[in-house]
Amino acid sequence: MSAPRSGQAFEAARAVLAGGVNSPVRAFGAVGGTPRFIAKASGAILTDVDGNTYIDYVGSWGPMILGHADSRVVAAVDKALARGSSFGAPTEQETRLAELVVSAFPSIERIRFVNSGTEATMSAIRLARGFTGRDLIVKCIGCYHGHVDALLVQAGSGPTTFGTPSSAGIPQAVVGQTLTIPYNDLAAAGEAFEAFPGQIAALLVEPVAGNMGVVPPAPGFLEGLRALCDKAGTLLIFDEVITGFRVAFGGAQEAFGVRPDITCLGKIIGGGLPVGAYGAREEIMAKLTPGGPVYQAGTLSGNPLAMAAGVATLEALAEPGVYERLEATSAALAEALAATARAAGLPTVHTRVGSMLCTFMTTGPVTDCASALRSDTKAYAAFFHAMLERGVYLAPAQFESMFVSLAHTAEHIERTAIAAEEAFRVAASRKE
Ligand code: HOZ
Repeated sequence: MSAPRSGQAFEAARAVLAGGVNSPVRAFGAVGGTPRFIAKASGAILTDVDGNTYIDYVGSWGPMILGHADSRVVAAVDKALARGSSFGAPTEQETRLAELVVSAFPSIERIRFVNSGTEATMSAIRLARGFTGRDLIVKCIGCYHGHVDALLVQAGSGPTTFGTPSSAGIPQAVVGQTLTIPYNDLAAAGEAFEAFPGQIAALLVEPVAGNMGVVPPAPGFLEGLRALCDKAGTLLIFDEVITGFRVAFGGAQEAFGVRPDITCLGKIIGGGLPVGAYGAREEIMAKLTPGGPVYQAGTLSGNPLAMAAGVATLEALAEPGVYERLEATSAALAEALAATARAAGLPTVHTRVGSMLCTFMTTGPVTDCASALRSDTKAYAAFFHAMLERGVYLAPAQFESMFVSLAHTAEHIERTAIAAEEAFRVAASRKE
């Protein structure tokens, strides 16, 4: 599939945008080649500026669970836009979206909307520090919580892909307050608590890791973290920016039955518009300004367009049978990928939690960042390009998730399986 206009668009972008993109993974640096510039999208299909179409499994990195340009979301945003796009004052739609989230997440009694997942995690750790009066935080290696200074320590996806475990521009004093442990390693978590008694404000984790590829929590891992936090008086923060309303209506905390103290949300709750949120029980949220001493504010927080898109999306997700349908489509895709990889003789590990999937180019098992990093990223790049050629748009990096939407049909999965059969062979033959 040729893409000359995308090539020209990238050249033009590079002249004025840093690296030609507004978020690094989009530049195709991990797989090579020219990023496709998208002209439009509808349902499960992306159309690039050259008129090529692709079955999309990126879904804007998670938010587009209903598919692109869902008519309910479009109508809600249109209506909201006609009423005005930002007021910097409260609206009833903020309360409506808050009610929907609070009803889905029993651990959340009060919520605060912000503009991105990064803002949510940044604010959540400030809140945890303000609530506990402690400074240290613990994060898991390979978990990515946005580009918050204190959390860009051994982070996943972008930083993993680009081989920079942390970033330039972050003072040592800031990351010096962040302890890291391997994902799925309860013993390491226990050691961190033993080494710093009474000093750890929060342990922050993606309950399903989605930024080192998809790595499910081992049985007992989340429960074990809950118990350790309870014992130490530390707040357990779940970063459910990806998993919230995706792996279940009530997120990973519903799917795995473990309640965090603070939950960070984003992506789906904004229906494709920029949104983040963090919420907790009333006692914790009461520490936030204006009632409490922990400051956090934002001109566009609770933006009316984002609230309208979020409400329309969550109302659609609340309809009966939605998650069962998503599960069936996702399971069919996972089976097709595993079967076609096997037929091609390519060593792969396929992970899936609901509609989050990953094909690791390794013999596995994959349980944490170190084992994910054993993947053959060149084989992934070959597979990625072979799929793109065949009209399937995957994440342009190994250490990301595939996202299935409610707009994907059995026919899309069948076409993806046909493409994968050839693409895995291409990747396998590249290795020989
Ligand atoms: N944070 C995303 C990767 N895990 C990338 C977001 C984007 O490029 O849009």
